[in-house]
Amino acid sequence: MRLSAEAPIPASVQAPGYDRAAQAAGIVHIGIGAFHRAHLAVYTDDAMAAGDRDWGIIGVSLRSPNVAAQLNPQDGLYTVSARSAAGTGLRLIGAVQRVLVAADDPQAVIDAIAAPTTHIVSFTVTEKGYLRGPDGALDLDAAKGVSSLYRFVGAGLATRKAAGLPGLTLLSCDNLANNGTVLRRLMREYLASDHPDLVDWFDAQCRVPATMIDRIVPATTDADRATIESALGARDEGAVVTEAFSQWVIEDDFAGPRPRWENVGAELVADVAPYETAKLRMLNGAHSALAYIGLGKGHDYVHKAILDPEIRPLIERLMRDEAAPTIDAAPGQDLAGYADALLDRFANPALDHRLIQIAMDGSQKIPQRWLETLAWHQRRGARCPSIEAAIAAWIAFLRSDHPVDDPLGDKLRAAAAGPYAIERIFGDGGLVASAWRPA
Ligand code: CS2
Repeated sequence: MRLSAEAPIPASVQAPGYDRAAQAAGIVHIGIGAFHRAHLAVYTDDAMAAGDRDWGIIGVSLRSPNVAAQLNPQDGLYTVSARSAAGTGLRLIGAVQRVLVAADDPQAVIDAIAAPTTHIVSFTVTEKGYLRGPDGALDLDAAKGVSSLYRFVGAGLATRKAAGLPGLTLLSCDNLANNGTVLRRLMREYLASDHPDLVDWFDAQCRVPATMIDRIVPATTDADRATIESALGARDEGAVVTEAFSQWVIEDDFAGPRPRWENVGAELVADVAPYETAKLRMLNGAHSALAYIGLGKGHDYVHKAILDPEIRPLIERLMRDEAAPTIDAAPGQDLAGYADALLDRFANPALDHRLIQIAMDGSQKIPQRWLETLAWHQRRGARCPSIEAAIAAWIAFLRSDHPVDDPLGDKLRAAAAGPYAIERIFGDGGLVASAWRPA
């Protein structure tokens, strides 16, 4: 039996604590992958269970029909398995109402963004989904393309303005440095080109807060789906597996109403930067280092690589001695404690987090994860031995037999194979250096 609103659910599985059918959709989420389903959708499900109303989510996949095929036959329902050494918590999330595939029905996406009930458009489109060109500016050709978030948001905003509706909050939930500022700038660049009449209205009516988003979400495997099926008594094609930990820090700058996410664990703050920088340089910086160094040593999983006595000290040094000093901590933010907690999270034996998943899109991740730390130390005449080892491991990865899943993959492989690889990748005008626009 397939999971659906009609399927009987065992009492051991936490069910949505509100009347799903009675909720309007207040959020359109673009890029409804596993991360969104384990993060923003869970906070929103909790907020509705705590009494907030009309925050149902309409999910959008820009291209792939996969998530729509997983969730729509299940009335948008899916399970989240939070796994730790202490056991697994299984719950059913009801916040997602349906999933649209933009490539199949673009107008439905524009209509959802333009709906009077919609107040927030959120995004998990990964680093490359922001379509920045080599100089960090918007790649306008790509932004005009069929699977560009900007086209849909631009058309939705144009419809709202024409209908006299208020603007929206655009909420980036991706691991970019200054994700709010970056998305606002790129959106304005797009509007200036394709909807110049909207730029002033966008500035006056829309808000683009920064966010720090954190939950480790490995890709769901067939074995996970089978385990969940036996616990649930129904087949869940949209299941996500994650850790118990979850964190969300949001800049409190919204254009209109929002769920009271602060009542269900999110932190609404004036300045996200110290949390976002710590997360990118410590967690994600360590993750990418674990990926390339770990794969080079024959490991497959994060929890195995972090226990390798040759790798662990290097990762500790990257977090504590290289990344942490570069962070201007917020009052009460404990970076040493953060590093301790990260080591525990990486070692979670209940999570099979594949290094190859993290190794993907290195060119898009490395600048904010490693290069900003490196530059900070270089300005002070200091070195970063761990980050240097991680860079060497990345080059070795590019030269190896591992598949390189990266928008610059072919160019990177060619540069890494030849002489002066570091120069061609990181030097002036190099493949990654040119895309790196420091904050
Ligand atoms: C990981 C992140 O795949 C990756 O690049 O570093 O997805 C990481 O698991 C999340 O940012 C944790 O919040």
